[in-house]
Amino acid sequence: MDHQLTRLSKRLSYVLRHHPDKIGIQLDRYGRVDLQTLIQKFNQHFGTPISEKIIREIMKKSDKQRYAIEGHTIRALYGHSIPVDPLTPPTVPPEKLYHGTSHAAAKFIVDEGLKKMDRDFVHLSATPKMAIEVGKRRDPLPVIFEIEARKAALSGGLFYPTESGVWLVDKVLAQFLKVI
Ligand code: HQG
Repeated sequence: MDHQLTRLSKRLSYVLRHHPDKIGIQLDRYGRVDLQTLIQKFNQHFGTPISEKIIREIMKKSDKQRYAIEGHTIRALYGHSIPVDPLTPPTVPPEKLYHGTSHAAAKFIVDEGLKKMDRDFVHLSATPKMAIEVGKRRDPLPVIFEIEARKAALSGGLFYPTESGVWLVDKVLAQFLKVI
């Protein structure tokens, strides 16, 4: 994906995950907003304009599915810091899920477990490969945790799937984590 589309995608994520107020839009409880309203307000605020065609191009060319267009609405699939309810109900997760992070964070995580920090949920990856990519944002040689997701779910954890292979959960206790 070229530089311009990446920049627009980052702005879109910023607005839909963290600061809809910045461009004067309101999200519903699931994080949805009318697509045409978003486009209009986005273009009033930012210099580089966006359109439905450009958003669909971003969605097609991205390494990850970050947004969903459903009917006349758009929402970010994950990553929120503003409180939103998951649109998909919790489901039984696969046996294992993964989380990639820095060595610095891993030191705390082995004792404290995974906490949601600044976002609404802890974000887990469906595959070790995805977790490595996530972890590389913070550390060139990230630490990868394997999570006993099924066991954690059986002991009461609610796991929310997304269409992008990211799983959302409230927390993961240290007993369900192992460095691989
Ligand atoms: C760490 C991106 C200390 C956690 C990615 C992580 C992902 C702790 C950081 C998505 C901790 C939070 C989310 C504890 C967790 N002590 N540190 N007890 N528990 N942490 O960015 O999972 O490209 O909120 O390990 O690819 O890194 O933007 O979460 O390092 O899918 O679409 O606290 O965002 O997607 O960082 O990333 P984040 P994340 P996009």
